[in-house]
Order: sequence, then structure tokens, then C-alpha cells
Amino acid sequence: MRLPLTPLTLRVVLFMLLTLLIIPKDASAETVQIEFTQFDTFSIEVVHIDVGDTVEWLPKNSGHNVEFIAGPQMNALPKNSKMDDFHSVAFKTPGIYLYGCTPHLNMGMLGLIVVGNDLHNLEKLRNIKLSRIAKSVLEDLAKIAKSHSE
Ligand SMILES: [Cu+2]
Repeated sequence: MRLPLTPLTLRVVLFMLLTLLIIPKDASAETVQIEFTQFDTFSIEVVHIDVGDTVEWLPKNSGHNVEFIAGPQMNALPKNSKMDDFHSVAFKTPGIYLYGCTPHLNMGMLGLIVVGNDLHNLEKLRNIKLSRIAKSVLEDLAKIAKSHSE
């Protein structure tokens, strides 16, 4: 089908093009940056973000990575990162995500990402098998996540 090229059609097309140009995609999406620290921790251990926001991990200290342990969809966890690599994940599914650094997981190098203020899978996450130290770190982080969401 061909549209007749009247001045009105042109004006409508022009208006639509301008609208597309003016409205940025994902205008509200934000990015949070987390660093690997020299103390074998993540610089921010509990992060609250909105659905669609991105978390970036910056390899400011060597010997660390990001390994996803649990999330709202256990069969579709975000990708793990390579050692000492920059990593970026956009979170699209609400819920709580647990990750750690592969070599320091048992020492409690863990972090939580709460997406969309949704803690529905927190209990499931607390039942995951971890070392005693990691378990106690996770309990502390869970408390922080809960207190923020109240
Ligand atoms: Cu580490």
C-alpha cells in the first residue's frame, strides 16, 4: 500500500520521526558500579536497583571475578565473568540475586542485587549450601537487604 504524499501525511510522518528522536530509549535506566577491593570484598555488597538497570563490576584489584549463585530464575542466571575482567549485567527479572567471587566465595566474598525491591526468593537463597563463613556473610547481607526494603 502506498500512502498519498499529501502535506498532511508528510507532517504526520515528520512528527512521528521527531517523537522517536526526542524520547530516549530506557530514559530511566541507571548503572551502578561495584569494585573488587584489596580486602577481597565487593565495594558495595547490597545493591538495590530497578528492573532494567545495569550493574558494572570494575576490576580495580586483581584476582577476582563475578559468579552467579542464585537468582529468581535459577535456570537462567546471568553470565559469570572471567577473572580480572570488566563485567556488566542488565537485570530484567525482579527478585534477589546472589553472586560471589569464585576463588574467594568460601571466604565470604559475596554480594546481593535486589531488583525491583522484590525479595520473594530470599528464603530459597538462604537455603543454598555455602561454607560457614559465606553463610554468615549472606545472613548479614540478607538483613541489610530486608531493612532497606521495609
Ligand atoms: Cu575475589
